[in-house]
Amino acid sequence: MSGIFVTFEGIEGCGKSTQLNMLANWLRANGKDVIVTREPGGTDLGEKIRNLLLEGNKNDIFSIRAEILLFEASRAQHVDEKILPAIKSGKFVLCDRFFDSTVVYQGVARAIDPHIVQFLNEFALSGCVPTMTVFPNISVAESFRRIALENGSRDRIEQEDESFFEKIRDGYLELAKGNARFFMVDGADNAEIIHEKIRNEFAKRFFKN
Ligand code: T5A
Repeated sequence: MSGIFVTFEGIEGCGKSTQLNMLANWLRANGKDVIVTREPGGTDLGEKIRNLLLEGNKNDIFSIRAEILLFEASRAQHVDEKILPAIKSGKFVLCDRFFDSTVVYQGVARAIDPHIVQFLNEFALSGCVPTMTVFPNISVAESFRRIALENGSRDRIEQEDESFFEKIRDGYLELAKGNARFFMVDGADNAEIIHEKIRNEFAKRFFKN
């Protein structure tokens, strides 16, 4: 028996975590065995790497090569220790960010050669590609508005400026274009409306009969 692997992608504050948890609750209410996880992180080692990646200041000296390798190290551990075993045992795995984040944040925004990004992703993924990717799309202005409302301290990447997040948003739109794995929704809608759209699409793709 093989499970289903769904990832959630988009710019900061687009509602990934909100929608992931709503979908997980709906699936559990329908008797499904669901694992909720995230990147960077998801394992003990991955969470330690997450802290290294997100703490600090955007002006700290942080090599972009070290940065991408840390994201990929977290991913390799995550795939081997958690995601693949869960899929193989028939579970539904919902993951907040995955390899598309590296394509867009490190590839597009940090301008690392796309061939290198692809090579490193393939090495970390070991063939573990999501079945569906949910992408709530919001404007950068809305992203900044939501982050400001949260009123907490910004992590190292959230401290980047507007032009960085415009590149991220454009990168996601480009990735999603003509890619059947992606399901893009208007993230500016009410959370319940977005959830209903995701639920309907999920049912169409995976619960046909
Ligand atoms: N990263 C990650 C890389 O650079 N490379 C990589 O390979 C990977 C894997 C991770 C950072 O690491 C980078 C990307 C990131 O910068 P993170 O914590 O996973 O950081 O990511 P964030 O996107 O920063 O997480 P957020 O929690 O900020 O955003 P979410 O999950 O998209 O949004 P959510 O659901 O928490 O909602 C944010 C706020 O908006 C409200 C919520 O109540 C909340 O206050 N909200 C809505 N408001 C109005 N309408 C709606 N429909 C709403 N939905 C949610």
